[in-house]
Amino acid sequence: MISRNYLLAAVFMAAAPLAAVVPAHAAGKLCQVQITANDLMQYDQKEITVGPGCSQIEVTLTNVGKLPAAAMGHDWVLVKSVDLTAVANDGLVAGLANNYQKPGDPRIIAATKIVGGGQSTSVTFPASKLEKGGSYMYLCTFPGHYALMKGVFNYR
Ligand SMILES: [Cu+2]
Repeated sequence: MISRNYLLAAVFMAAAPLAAVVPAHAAGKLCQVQITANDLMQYDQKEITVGPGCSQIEVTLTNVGKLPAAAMGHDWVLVKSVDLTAVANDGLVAGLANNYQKPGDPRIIAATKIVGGGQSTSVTFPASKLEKGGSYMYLCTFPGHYALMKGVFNYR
C-alpha cells in the first residue's frame, strides 16, 4: 500500500526542480560576447563593450590555434585595470593545473579555464559584479601572454 504522504512527497520532489529553473530563465537579459585567441598570442578584439541592460554576461573564448594548451593555451580573465599586472604575476606561479590563476583570487571578477587549439570555453557571471563606467581589462594569464593578450572591457 502506498501512503498519501509518500505520494505528496513524490509530487513535491518532481515539481521542485521546475520551480528552481523557471525563474532563472526569466531573470533578465543575458549579454553574450565571443572572442577568439590564436597561436600568435593574439585575441581578435582589443576592446569589448557590454551593456546596457545586462543581468548576466556570458563570454565564450575559442582558441582557433592548433597548439596544445601546455604550449599555447589561452584563457580570458576579467579584472579591474589596476589589478592587471598583479593578477598576471600571481598567475605565473599558479601553474597550468590552476589555469595560471591564483586559486581564490578575489581580484579575478570572471575567468574561463585555459584551452588549447581547437577548444572553446565560456564563463557566465552576474553583471552586478561590475560598476557602470568602471575601468576593467581582460587578459590571458598564460605565462608571458598578457603583454600582447589584453584588452579594455567597457561596461555601460
Ligand atoms: Cu594566451
